[in-house]
This record gives sequence, structure tokens and C-alpha cells, in this order.
Amino acid sequence: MTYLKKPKLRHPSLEVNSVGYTRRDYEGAISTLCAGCGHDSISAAIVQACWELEIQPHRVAKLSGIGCSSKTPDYFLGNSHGFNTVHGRMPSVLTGANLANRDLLYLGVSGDGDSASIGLGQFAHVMRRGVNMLYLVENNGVYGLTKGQFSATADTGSKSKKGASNRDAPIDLVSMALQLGATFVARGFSGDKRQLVPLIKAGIEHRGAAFIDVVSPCVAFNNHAGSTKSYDYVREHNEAVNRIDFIPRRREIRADGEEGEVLEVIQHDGSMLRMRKLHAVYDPTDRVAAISYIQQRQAAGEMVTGLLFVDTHPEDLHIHLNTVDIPFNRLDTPELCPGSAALEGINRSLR
Ligand SMILES: Cc1ncc(C[n+]2csc(CCOP(=O)(O)OP(=O)(O)O)c2C)c(N)n1
Ligand code: SF4
Ligand SMILES: [Mg+2]
Repeated sequence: MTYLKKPKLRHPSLEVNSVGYTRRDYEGAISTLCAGCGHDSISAAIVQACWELEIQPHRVAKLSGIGCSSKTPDYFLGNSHGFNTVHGRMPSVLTGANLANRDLLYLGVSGDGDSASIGLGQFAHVMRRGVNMLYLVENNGVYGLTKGQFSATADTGSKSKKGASNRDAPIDLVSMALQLGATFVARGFSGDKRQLVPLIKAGIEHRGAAFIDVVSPCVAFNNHAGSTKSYDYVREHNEAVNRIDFIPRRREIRADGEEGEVLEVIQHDGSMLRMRKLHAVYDPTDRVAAISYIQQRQAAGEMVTGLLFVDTHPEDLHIHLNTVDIPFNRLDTPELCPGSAALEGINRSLR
């Protein structure tokens, strides 16, 4: 992979957040993706969200698989922990890292090929286990890195750049994540940063399996007439169900805006999701209704974006497994290896 370091020069008047960092401190290496690739806009949204959340970069672990999308963690959060796994295997590596050190914020970045094709089994299990993470798929409907073959999210009948028509049924990762038990599910569009940044902020702060499918056009292989993941197509068929603001618990909570149009959802930790409802009937706390609404709009040829579902009292894998509060790297030898008498006690209890 080409690695171009960004020059460290910065303007002295750049705004600094409460932990002492400018937006530039959340950037990474210079992107080597095609000019106009949706994935670069998503990287910029992640930078903005982390700066606004005042996250210390060393508290983040970013993991990805293989693909243009999976290259992007190189282009943001250059001072965070990073791991590039084998194609489609990011979820199991992220699960292991999370179990070993629960104190980091886990950001899984993947592509539609990486998650819906080769990695579908891994995707399913990381969602149903409730791993505490933000899992973000940069969805362009093709394998961009290997020159534009259809991925498993390509719609039936959509056309490739060379004119071939896709005959297979698509996988909708949002519907799958909902069915599998993810406790935060959203869809965004790389071309709508105003919607995407608050979704990313809320997903990072969510304490459970948070999933965002971001439609991200591939300008090299999937941005032509006949593609259902192009900029033009998404702009014409996008139906936003809500606009959210995410207000962390540590901030003063102010309620403004027109009464009746803003839905406020308080989360378990006291943070607040303020949703400006664009669609009168949409309730993001009802999983079954969310699944049915997405299917209905899909049948009508619309792509629903926004916060589709949130469980305000999520449970994560650590709760399910009753793990210790302290990360493994801070446990010492007697705690990790309590000796043969303790082992004998455990064995006796299981007989
Ligand atoms: C085990 C394995 N099989 C196949 C490949 C070839 N390969 C590399 S990237 C890729 C698809 C990437 O598509 P996606 O995840 O959608 O990322 P994009 O490039 O579109 O962002 C494939 C099939 C590989 N690297 N490893
Ligand atoms: S090939 Fe497509 S996905 Fe890859 S960098 Fe270029 S535009 Fe982006
Ligand atoms: Mg792709």
C-alpha cells in the first residue's frame, strides 16, 4: 500500500477542542483513492465526528479488512491503533481485541464486498453477539479495488460500467443487522455530511453493536447511468426519515427547535439523541416497525437514510459473558493465573 505522510504544518489559529487537539490531529496519511471517491468523504466525516466528540486518538482502535474502503483507516486517526485483517475477517479480530481491552473505542471499517460477500458470516456473528463497536460499511455495490465486479449488495438489474446486468438478489445489510440484534442501525450517504457526522458521533458513543451502512459511490466503476449506487441515483431516491443531533452527556442539554417536530431520546448514559422528524410516522425505537418500514420503502424504489433503530438500553458482549472490568493488559500474573487450587475449585463446581 502506498503511504504518503501528510506534512505537519498547520495554521496557528486552528480551533482546538477541550482535549487539546485540532481537526488536523485526527487526520491520517494522504489518501491514494481516486479523486471523488465517496470513501474519502466518509473519512472526513469520521475526522469531524472524533474532533467534535473530543476523543483522545490513542483511545481508538480502527480495524478493517481488504478493499479500497478497508484502506481508509490509513487516512484518518493517524495517532490511533490500527489493524488490517485478511479480507472479510475484521469482525473476529475486532471481537478478540475488544474482549482483551474493553477500554478502547472500536471502529470497524469495511466494504460491501468485505462484509456482504466474503465476510457475511463474520458480519452476522459480530452483530448478534452485541460487540461494543461502531461498524461502518462503505457501500458502493462493487469490488472497487479489484476493478468493479458486482458485490452482494448490488441491486438486481443494476448495470456494471461495461453494461452487464446483475441477475442476483441483493443483500441489504441494514435489514440483516436489524434482524440479527444490532442495537443501533443507521444508513447514511457519503454525499450528505450534515446527516452523516451526527450518525457517526451517536454510533461511537453507543454502548453495543452499532452499524452504519454508508452508500458511497465508486466514481471509477459504479457512478454511471444504470447503477443504483451512483451519486445521481442516491440523490434522487433518498428518503431521510430523520435528522439527528447527538448531544453527549457531558454537555449542557438544551431543547430548542419547533415543538412537536423534535423527538428526544435519552440514552442509558444520559446522552441525548435529538431527532428532527421528517417523516411523521417514523419511530426509531421500534425494531419490528423499522424492518417493515425499510422493506416497504425499498419496494417503492426508495432508499431510507437516517437513524433507523436505536435500543436506548443496549447490552454488549461483556455483559453477556460477565467479563472482568479491567483490561487484560492491566491484570497481573496472580489474577491471570490464580493457581492449581483455584482451577481444582472450578473443575469441582462443574462436575
Ligand atoms: C481471501 C481474498 N479473496 C479475494 C481477495 C481479492 N479482493 C481484494 S479486495 C476485494 C473486494 C473489495 O470490495 P469491497 O469490500 O466492496 O471494497 P471496495 O474496494 O469496493 O471499497 C477482493 C475480492 C482478497 N484480497 N483476499
Ligand atoms: S476504485 Fe472506486 S472505490 Fe476504489 S478508490 Fe476508486 S472510486 Fe474509490
Ligand atoms: Mg465495495
